[in-house]
Amino acid sequence: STSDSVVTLLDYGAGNVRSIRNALRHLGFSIKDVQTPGDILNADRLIFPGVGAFAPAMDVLNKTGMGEALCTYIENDRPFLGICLGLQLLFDSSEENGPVKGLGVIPGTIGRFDSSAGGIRVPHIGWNALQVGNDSDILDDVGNRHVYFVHSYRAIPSNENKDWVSSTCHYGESFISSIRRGNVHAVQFHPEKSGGMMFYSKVGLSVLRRFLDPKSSSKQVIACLDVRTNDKGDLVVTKGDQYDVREQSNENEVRNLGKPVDLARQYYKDGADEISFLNITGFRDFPLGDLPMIQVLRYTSENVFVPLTVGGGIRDFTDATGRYYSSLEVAAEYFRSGADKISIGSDAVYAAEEFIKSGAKTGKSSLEQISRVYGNQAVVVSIDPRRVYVNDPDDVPYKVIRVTNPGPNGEEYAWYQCTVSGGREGRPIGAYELAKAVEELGAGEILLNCIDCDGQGKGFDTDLVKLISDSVGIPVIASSGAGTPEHFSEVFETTNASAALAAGIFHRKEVPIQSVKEHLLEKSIEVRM
Ligand code: 1PR
Repeated sequence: STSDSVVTLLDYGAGNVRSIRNALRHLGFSIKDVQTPGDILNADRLIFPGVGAFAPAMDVLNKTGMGEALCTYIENDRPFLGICLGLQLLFDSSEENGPVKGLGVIPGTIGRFDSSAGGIRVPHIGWNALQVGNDSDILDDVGNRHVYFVHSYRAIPSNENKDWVSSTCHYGESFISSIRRGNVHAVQFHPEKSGGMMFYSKVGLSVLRRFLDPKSSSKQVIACLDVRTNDKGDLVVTKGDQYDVREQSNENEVRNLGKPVDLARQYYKDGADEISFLNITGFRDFPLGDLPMIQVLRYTSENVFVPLTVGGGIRDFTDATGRYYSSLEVAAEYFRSGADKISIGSDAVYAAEEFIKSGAKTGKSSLEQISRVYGNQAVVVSIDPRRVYVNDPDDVPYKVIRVTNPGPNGEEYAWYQCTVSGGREGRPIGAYELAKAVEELGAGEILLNCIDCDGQGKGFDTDLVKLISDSVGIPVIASSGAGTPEHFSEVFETTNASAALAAGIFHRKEVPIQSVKEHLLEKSIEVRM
């Protein structure tokens, strides 16, 4: 294992730290046990699950020199997580069979819950909600949910230690449930025991995960609605096979999978983290002429409270009467109607080609303008690439990768050609080159489709998703090809995608969004429940 997946554990042998070991292994970490004070000083991240009583624990720490090493480690702001007694030992002293002197890192004395005063039972055993402060970081997913406590002694918030306190909890009185300063964290509750129930969405484990991998945040599941007007003139949600949305039988009708607003509401109720509308004929019809799409956004945003993204036809446009509309006007109308983000397809390809050719930013592309006015978090670039196999990486002037599954003629390499106009026209630029360029130009996110996989239900193109998500610093949404919940865990386990998007399986009710999320949780992939 690499040092990224090793966690150092300080277990001085006083009691049961088995569950914490199990929880860490479950999260995919291997454990290095502290043998000497040097192991503490050399740790990349250290977990100290204090067990037993205060005095014998301090005894061991003092005799072995580990107490001193701990203080140095913490003073140097090294990643530290204390649990239960591992929090209490950081304080000046404890009244437990004492007074006993503690490590003295945090001002205050650990005292016993007063059962007579609060009419409470001691020890405090059970699930309680926390009052989490702004700067809690590893508690971000805990919110006001319940975590598991078992203890008779507690630290009390005071003026002297208020800079350390990141959450408090009430049990007869207010006590300190967690502390945080920089990289140093400690919790009074048991994160390794606070995750048993699906209902609590493994809050405890999320505390451990956030400590171990501060860059992690929960993965998102996005439902995508490809919207267009059918031949009867109704706005419908459709879905293609490799971008072909017409039925093979039935007069070649546009496939109709439901009404946009109804489906968006349904997916919101089912737990979608975001809804994406793509006006898939926007490249040919002027979107502001397409008032139904604006209506869809207005109605949807009335009771769907997750981010809404809308794309299709965002570019400068001159209508039949000669009136000129800038892409900013189009975007502004979408934002006013309830969109949180807009997504740009074809126009971003042209802008990227131009930028790569000239090496200079004009500031005039729709991407640059919208990003400048609304911020880059509001601009998604939707890429529609098609896989092109090659025998030799030097065959084309684009980024070529070795593919997991060779091409039809045994080709071991491929590049991903960008297309415009809904996949109808291939352009002289690869998905890799496009992604790097649009990041430069101000895109805040990439929606990465793959025409070969679209509607096939055989899984995401993880080669492509890995290539792009490793090459840019902005979030990448994996799209095209989801057929089962396992395809979602696969793409999150093998690439750095931040979100995964699907359409067909949700529209055809083959896999509910809840099942995808439950599956991800079972695989210890953090999601919002
Ligand atoms: O070029 O700025 O007007 O934007 C047009 C937008 O419309 C682009 O975002 C482009 O991706 C989209 N689009 C255009 N034509 C089609 C089509 O299908 N004929 N749909 C189209 C793109 C692809 C995905 C789809 C996933 C998941 N849809 O968004 O939802 O592949 O599908 P799956 O889970 O069923 O496999 P512009």
